[in-house]
Amino acid sequence: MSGLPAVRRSAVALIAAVAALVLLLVGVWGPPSSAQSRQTLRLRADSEGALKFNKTRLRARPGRITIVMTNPSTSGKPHAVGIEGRRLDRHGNVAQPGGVSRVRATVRRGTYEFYCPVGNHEAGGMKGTLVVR
Ligand SMILES: [Cu+2]
Repeated sequence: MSGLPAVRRSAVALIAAVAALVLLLVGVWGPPSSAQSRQTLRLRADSEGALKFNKTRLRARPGRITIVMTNPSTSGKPHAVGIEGRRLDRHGNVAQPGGVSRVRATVRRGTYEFYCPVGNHEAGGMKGTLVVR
């Protein structure tokens, strides 16, 4: 018995190799699990121009987040959104009226502050708490 002819054996080996490669690629670039996916938290500046967001509290799970803040202000005030806490301090682009500011971060369990980094807006009350758990 010589087993499978050499050509047939190499074809089987090739198919096995392709199947293994496909499984590897699906594992690497396949749909992310919910733990890995980025959470989007939405926020809105006050449309009348008051120094406040529409929320004072946001919640998220540990992981990657994007805070998306729309600025519907009819008063002409620019706004932005920032996040601070647990050795993190960063803010997104300044959004003119009608625009959107985004800030991305990776957060751990704990409490952060979100705020508007424009002018004195944070001191004026444009801030809130992000709870991660
Ligand atoms: Cu502001």
